Amino acid sequence: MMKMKLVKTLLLLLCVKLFCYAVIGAPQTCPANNEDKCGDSDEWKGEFFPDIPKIKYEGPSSKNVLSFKWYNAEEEILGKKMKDWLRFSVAFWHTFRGTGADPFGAPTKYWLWEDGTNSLNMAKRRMRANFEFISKLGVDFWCFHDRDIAPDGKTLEESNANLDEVVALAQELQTKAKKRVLWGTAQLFMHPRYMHGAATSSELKVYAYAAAQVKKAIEVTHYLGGENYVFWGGREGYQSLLNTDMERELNHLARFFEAAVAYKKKIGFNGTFLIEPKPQEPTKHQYDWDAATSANFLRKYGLTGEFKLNIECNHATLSGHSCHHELETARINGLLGNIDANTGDPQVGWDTDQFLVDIQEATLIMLSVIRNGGLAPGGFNFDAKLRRESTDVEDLFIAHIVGMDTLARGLRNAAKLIEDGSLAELVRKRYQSFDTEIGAQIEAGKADFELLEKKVKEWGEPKVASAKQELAEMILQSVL
Ligand code: XLS
Ligand code: NI
Ligand code: NI
Repeated sequence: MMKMKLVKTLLLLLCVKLFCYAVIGAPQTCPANNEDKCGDSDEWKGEFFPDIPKIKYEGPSSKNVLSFKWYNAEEEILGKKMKDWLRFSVAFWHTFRGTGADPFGAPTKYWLWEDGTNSLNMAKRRMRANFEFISKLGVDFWCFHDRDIAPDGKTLEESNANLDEVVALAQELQTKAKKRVLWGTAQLFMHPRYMHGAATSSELKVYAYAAAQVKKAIEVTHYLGGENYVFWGGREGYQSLLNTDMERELNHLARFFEAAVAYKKKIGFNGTFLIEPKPQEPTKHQYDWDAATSANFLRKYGLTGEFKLNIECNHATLSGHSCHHELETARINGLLGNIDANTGDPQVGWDTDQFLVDIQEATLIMLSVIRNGGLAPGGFNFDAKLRRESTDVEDLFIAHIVGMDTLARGLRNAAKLIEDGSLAELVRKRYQSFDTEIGAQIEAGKADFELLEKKVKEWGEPKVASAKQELAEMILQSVL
C-alpha cells in the first residue's frame, strides 16, 4: 500500500515536471558554484546548453572558467574594437561534427543533442545548437563546408535539395541571432569520387562534379551573405610523380579557379575568394604547399587580383615555417585575407588542429594582423578541435574561450610592442645604411655593378654591425 502511494506521488511529481517543461521549455540548471548568477534567467536560457551562461569579460583576475579574462569585445585597442580586429568564427565541422574518432579508435563524444544519425532532421537540430553556441560564446561569425551542414544525397540534385533545406533554416536562425558567415566552402575530399583529386583529378567527370558542387557552395554562401569563400585543395596534389602529369593538373586547377571567378561575378557574389595553403595530408604533396607557392601559382595564371590567402597556423608549421612567416609572406604580397586559428603539437608531425594557447605565437600573429590593417572582410576562424580525451560539453566552451583569450592577449601585447617602438627602432637601425644616397640609388634600381665596384674601392672593407637578435627577443618578452 505504502509502495503504491509512493509510486503515485512520484508519478504526480513527474507529471507536474513534464507539464512545466511543456509550458516553460527546458529546465534551467544552475551549477552550485555559480548560484548568484542564476538570477538573470536570460543568461542561462537555452535548449542545448542550459548549464552554460552567456560568456562575459571578467578580466584577468577572474577565476570563473566560463568567462573571458582578456577578450573584451567592445574595448578599443589601437583605435579599433577588439571584436573588429579579431572577427572570431566558429568552425561548424570541428565543433558540431567532430566526434573524437581517430584512425585507431571510435568516437568519444556523445553530445546530448545528437541522435547518432546523419539525417536531415539531425542536421537541422545541429544547426540550432550551432546558433545557440555562438550566441552564448559571443562570437559574430561561423564557417561551414556544404557537407558538414547537410547530408550528402544519392545524386547531386538530392544533395543540393538537402543543402537548400538546411541553409533556409540557417538563414532564419542567423538573422534572428544577428550572426554572419565568415566563409563557406565545398567538401571535395571525403567522398571516394575525389580520391585522385577534384579539380586536379585525372577523371573529367570528377572535375565536372567538383565544378557543380563548388557552383552550389558559392550560391549558398552568397545566399547566406558570406563575406569570403575558401578553396582548400585537400586532395589537389599527388601521391607519386611517376603516374602524374603535374603540368596538366596545375593547368586544370587554374581553369577551375577561373571558372569559379567567372561564376562569382555572374551571380554578383562580392565575397573574397581565399586559397588555403597546406603542404600535405591527405596527399603526399599538396599543390598549394605554402603561401609562397600559392602566390606564385596565382601570379603565373594571372589570378592575383581575384584571390587572397587563408593562412592556417598548423599548416604553416607542417610546411616547415612559423605561422608568423606565412602571415608575413602573405602580407607583403598583398594576399593576407584570413587566418585559420589553430596550432599543432611540436612533437607531432600532422595537422592536430589544436586551439592556439601560445601567447608568444599569438603576439607575433597579431603583429602581422596589425601591420595588415586588420583582416576584414576576413577574420579568425577556429579551425580547431577538442582533443579526443576532452568529452564534456563545457569543454567546447572552454576551448573557444582560451583560444579567444590567447589571441586577445596577443593583440594587447602586439599593441604594447608597437606603442613602445623599440623593436621597430632596432629594425630601422639595422637597415639605416640604405638610408643614404647610394642606398636610395640601389633601392630605386639605379646602382649598377660598376658604380658599386667604384664605391668598394673608395670605402675599403665594410664594418658589419651586430644583428641584436637577443635584444629583439628581450624586447618581445617584455610585453608578454
Ligand atoms: C584541413 C583544412 C580544412 C579547411 C576547410 O586541413 O584546414 O579544414 O580549412 O576545408
Ligand atoms: Ni583550415
Ligand atoms: Ni587544417
